[in-house]
Amino acid sequence: RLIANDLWQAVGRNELELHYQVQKAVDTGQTLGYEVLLRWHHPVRGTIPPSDFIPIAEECGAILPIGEWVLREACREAVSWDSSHKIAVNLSPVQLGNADVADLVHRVLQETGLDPRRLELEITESTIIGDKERALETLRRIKAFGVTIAIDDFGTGYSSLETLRAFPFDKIKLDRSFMSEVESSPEAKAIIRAILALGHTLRVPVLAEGVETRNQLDILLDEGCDEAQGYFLGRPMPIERIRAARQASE
Ligand code: G
Ligand code: G
Ligand code: MN
Ligand code: NA
Repeated sequence: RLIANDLWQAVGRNELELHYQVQKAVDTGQTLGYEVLLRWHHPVRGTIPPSDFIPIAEECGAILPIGEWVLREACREAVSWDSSHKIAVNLSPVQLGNADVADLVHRVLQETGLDPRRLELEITESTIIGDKERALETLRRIKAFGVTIAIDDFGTGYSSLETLRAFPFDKIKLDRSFMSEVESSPEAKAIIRAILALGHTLRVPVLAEGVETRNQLDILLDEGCDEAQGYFLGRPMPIERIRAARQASE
């Protein structure tokens, strides 16, 4: 439980860092926004990936102060950009299950002055497996500010279609496992095609995650996918490198 104790201290000790990964339009290559990805630089254990510490933070409750810090930092950073690019922040199920999260989002928007339309919250299907009514109510409140909601890792959980029907999503993020198989598996390609058709029927853009090659991006263009994210388009990078890249392109 050592690590849980350390997690409670991580914000105050300045051990957390945000990395940013670009999200682009498939057809024009235009930058649309950035997903914010958390990193923890532990003084003894070194850098710990979120897959290792987020579950622990969720279990012990430290995800609440950590998630608040992530949201505030990300919004502050986005305000400093002289552009309409969006900022996409992952929201944990534990945060969504917390009654105050809509108030928190409202407060951070007020404090930072970020245009709410530039904030997107990414939630996974597992996020809403708990108390659906309450999650739905919270999402409605958040959406009323003008903030958009993306469903993350789509296609991996169960009851995907039911989730899509019941929840007010603004974007579908196709899980990266489909990209890794798109060139070798006709089934993966067929599923991508079906999800694109579904998204477009619901008038919701689809973003493909985990795009690592030119060829994968070409397939997405052929299939009419709206947006993409992945190492081929840009790795998650610390803010200094994002700022430098943004300046060079302006
Ligand atoms: O950054 P990858 O680098 O390893 O991220 C792994 C997982 O951790 C992803 O599923 C991502 O959604 C999640 N994650 C990254 N940053 C955050 C965060 O700030 N909050 C939450 N809740 N999850 C995050
Ligand atoms: O929110 P989520 O589960 O989708 O987090 C994105 C995760 O995927 C992060 O761990 C990020 O570092 C990772 N990632 C981003 N782009 C790529 C990619 O092109 N390939 C692979 N394998 N992982 C990626
Ligand atoms: Mn995500
Ligand atoms: Na994802």
